[in-house]
Amino acid sequence: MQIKSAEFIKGAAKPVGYPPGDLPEIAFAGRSNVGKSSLINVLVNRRGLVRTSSTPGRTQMLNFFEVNKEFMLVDLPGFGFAKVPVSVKNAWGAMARTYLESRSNLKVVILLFDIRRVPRDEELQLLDWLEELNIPTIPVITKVDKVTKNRRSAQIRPILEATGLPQEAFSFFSAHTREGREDVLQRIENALATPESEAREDVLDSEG
Ligand SMILES: Nc1nc2c(ncn2[C@@H]2O[C@H](COP(=O)(O)OP(=O)(O)O)[C@@H](O)[C@H]2O)c(=O)[nH]1
Ligand SMILES: [Mg+2]
Repeated sequence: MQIKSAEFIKGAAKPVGYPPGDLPEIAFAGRSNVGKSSLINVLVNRRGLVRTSSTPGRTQMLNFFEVNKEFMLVDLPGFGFAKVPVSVKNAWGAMARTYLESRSNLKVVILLFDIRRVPRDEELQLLDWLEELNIPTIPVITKVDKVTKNRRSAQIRPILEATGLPQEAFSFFSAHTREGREDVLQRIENALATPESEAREDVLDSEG
């Protein structure tokens, strides 16, 4: 896929603030700091399109980016900062759940896992929702540059165990080396090309 343009459209917390749903949409979800914004920037070749940060806990919103005037990328709010009050956790859950339930132009969710971390409740909850709502999902293990290739299989075992997904289901990505960029773009392209009726049966299927 060639990226010709990428443009920030707006941020929104509620459906009334979402842009019109007339383009197919790809959403990015994951723990705060997992590398969602970095992944989006690398995919669209725009270093500063999405703000990246090593200090989690910024404004909780969905951010919409239009690519090639053909589809939208949506940066969902991150979850799982250590010390947030329960009310904020609930707000995150409601915001994510509302989006997933109501956005009929949503084609696929890219769910990120940090190669160094064991998935926790929020990731597993999200996976459950995606399955329940029949939303196709591309699981991506990111920051793979932090681990040597030799260590990779051992390092990801807890992720496979917690999610119950096979290794082949995952794409491996690094925003630093750009490893996996083509693979993720290809899977996005496939998702965009998949008719609605079939898409719902491909949930969590690997591309082999
Ligand atoms: N080593 C490494 N660091 C990364 C990678 N992706 C993101 N980071 C760093 O992780 C931090 C959080 O990234 P960000 O994209 O803002 O995460 P977000 O909160 O999920 O949007 C930043 O300091 C990034 O530079 C990666 O693939 N490899
Ligand atoms: Mg971010």
